[in-house]
Amino acid sequence: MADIENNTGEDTGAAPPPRDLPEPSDHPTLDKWAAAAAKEVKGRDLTWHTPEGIAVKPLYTAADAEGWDPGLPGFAPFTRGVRASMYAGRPWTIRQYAGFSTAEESNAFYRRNLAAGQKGLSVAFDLATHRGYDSDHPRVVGDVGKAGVAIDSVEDMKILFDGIPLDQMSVSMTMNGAVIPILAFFIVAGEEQGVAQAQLDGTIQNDILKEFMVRNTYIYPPEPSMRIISDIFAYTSANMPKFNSISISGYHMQEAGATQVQELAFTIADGMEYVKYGVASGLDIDKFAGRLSFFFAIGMNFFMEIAKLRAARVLWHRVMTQLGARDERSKMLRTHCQTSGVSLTEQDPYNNVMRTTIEAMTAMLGGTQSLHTNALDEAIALPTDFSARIARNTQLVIQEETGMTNVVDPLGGSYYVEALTKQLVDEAWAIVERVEAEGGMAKAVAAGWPKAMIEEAAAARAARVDKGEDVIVGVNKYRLAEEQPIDILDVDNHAVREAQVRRIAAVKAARDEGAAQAALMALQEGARGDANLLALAVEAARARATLGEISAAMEVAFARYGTQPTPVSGIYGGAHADDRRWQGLMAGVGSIGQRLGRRPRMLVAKMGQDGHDRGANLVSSAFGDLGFEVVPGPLFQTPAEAAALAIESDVDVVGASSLAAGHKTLIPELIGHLRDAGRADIKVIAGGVIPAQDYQALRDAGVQAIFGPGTNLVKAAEEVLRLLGHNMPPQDEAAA
Ligand code: MLC
Ligand code: 5AD
Repeated sequence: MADIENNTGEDTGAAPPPRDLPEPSDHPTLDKWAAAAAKEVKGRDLTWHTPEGIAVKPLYTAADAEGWDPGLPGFAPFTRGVRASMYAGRPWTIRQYAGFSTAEESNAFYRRNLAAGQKGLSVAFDLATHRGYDSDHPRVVGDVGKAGVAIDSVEDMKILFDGIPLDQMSVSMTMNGAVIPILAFFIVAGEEQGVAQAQLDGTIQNDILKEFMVRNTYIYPPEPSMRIISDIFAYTSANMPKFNSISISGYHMQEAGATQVQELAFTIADGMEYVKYGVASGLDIDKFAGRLSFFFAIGMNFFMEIAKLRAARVLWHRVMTQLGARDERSKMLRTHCQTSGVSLTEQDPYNNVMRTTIEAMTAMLGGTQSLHTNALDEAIALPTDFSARIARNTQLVIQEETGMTNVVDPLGGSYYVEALTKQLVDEAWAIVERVEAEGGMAKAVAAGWPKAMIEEAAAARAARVDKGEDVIVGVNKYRLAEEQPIDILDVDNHAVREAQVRRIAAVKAARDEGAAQAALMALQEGARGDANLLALAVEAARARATLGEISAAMEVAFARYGTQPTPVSGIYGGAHADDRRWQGLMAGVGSIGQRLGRRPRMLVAKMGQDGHDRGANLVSSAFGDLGFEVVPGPLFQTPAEAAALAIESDVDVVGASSLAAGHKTLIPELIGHLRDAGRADIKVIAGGVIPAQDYQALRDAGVQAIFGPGTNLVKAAEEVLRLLGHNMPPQDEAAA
């Protein structure tokens, strides 16, 4: 009390204490705070339950972080960052992922971006390249140059990096399926620029486990795919000491619907598995572990994402210590981050600039090493120069205008962030332990439960959004009465393909055919035996063998892998069980069934090399819950194959899901095949990443309904029922 009196600043002798200062007995306690808060909100429970079931309280205090020591940045377990000086010493790398059309066009785009402040490159390949097909292959007619750049041979790779010195620029390449030919082309392109392998700086994604789980650009079965990864570890650790041999990716799990805890746990467990395979192949753990890198998505759950990156570093340090790493650099989790694609919307797209800004701040507050910020047109197309500029400038503004980079881990010591970090470590560790108890991630992936867990989370999220429980501004709340179209990038797929076909022919005509065939034969033999596949592919690349040829040589030994989708059931429908519109829909499906004498049937078709199956699986799952008999089509069908499956299964409707821009080619072809077979009565609807600009062309081709990003599945189902001749009463928006 004496102190408080003195603090009045006036020497007033025996003056009474000021009236607004509390008596000691008024010293706030947690109980008093709880009572005050409860009074303010009239007793409402303020606990927020996150999708992973974490109960987030409205207040955190020192008690919540008790016993948890985040340590110091640059020191184990690196909770607060992998570098002592972090961004105060060097800001994260602004590394925008990009690629489209031809190597020439992508090269020009990279050069413009580097001139405008981008710091590292990150190459997006088209889906034909991902899946090991040359651009002249008949299966990839709709895919060439669409979702990324087409690369068929080392000549394309040289053009891609023309004027970009590979001894100075760090280059990330997102490649997993055709990782052997792509890395070989990169090495040889460097060589022919005069850059030794030891000088090459960059990253190859090379993460096949998450491909089997969520991204689906695998080529070979799991066993040989894992061998390829160990071969790359062996080759790069011996020859390319500056090169990051893998980017262990959780990003695509979150895009597929995973919660943050699932993303964190499965990514760490994937990393563990790769290290174990590397060690089993005879490598010393500390020889390769320092060049393993990571990749996470950063969604809109601000503090959870910050805590996720901090928790990831703690977990990796723990795992690598357990696996016997001695060098601290082997235990240090370095990561790239990308703001979340699925968090962005087609509707009112300028909101995406704000979303991406928030996510970019999240990534930096979490301590990322490298960052891609998405463009505002993300939900419908690849970035234009305009949208890429805004995306890049988002990072430049944070780095250069805000002063945010000057303090290391500025949220360190926040009761909430530290408590959440600890909680995420514990929750994710429980999943990692389950994976380990069941024999590791390769086995878990083969058993399918991680994928099912992610799909269940995706269905639950879709239900919450469609019911308006999770708000998305401009989509299920504050929706614009009318949307203004924005300019988007449209790649002329036919022109790109023709140019690539010509270059492949020129490359083959100019090469020493005998040398090329001998190198391919050696690779095929090496795949049967145990030679290092990357070393053999480098020889083949030098001899101008193409990506398709190199992939095919290994395919002879390994075979090509395919899977059948198995949509989850009961989650979406269960969440809507009490919904009047949903009940009306189920009744509608029932009456269609009576009329047909069987349940209505729908093929959910995935055509082309687009492996993004979140949308397709959701649709299969929701329509199955409604009472449809759903035929979940396999991935990677040609339009002819999809038409044949539709006819053979005698479906009433085909839902073609397209998320990788092949729709304008593939869907009209599908309709053509149905017509040719006399089954024009089978209705075709289209869903996915389809820009409004393309709607008319699709309608002209005979598509009867189109569902773009952000479609409410209940409304979509109503439209499908109408198409099948059932009269649904029109519903007002408010009831949605
Ligand atoms: C960094 N350095 C410092 C420092 N900070 N030195 C002193 N003081 C500091 N404060 C040093 C580092 O040690 C390093 O040197 C060098 O600077 C570069 O820093 P880095 O932190 O390693 O950054 P970077 O080179 O950018 O590498 C980041 C990475 C890498 C390790 C995460 O793997 C990477 O770039 N990944 C990008 C992956 C990517 O673009 N993926 C796109 C996926 S898109 P040294 O000598 O120690 O190396 C996708 C979508 C889809 O997948 O589905 O298609
Ligand atoms: N160029 C730029 N960004 C791309 N993405 C995918 N392909 C490209 C490309 N060619 C981004 C999108 C997508 C994520 C998987 O990567 O943000 O959501």
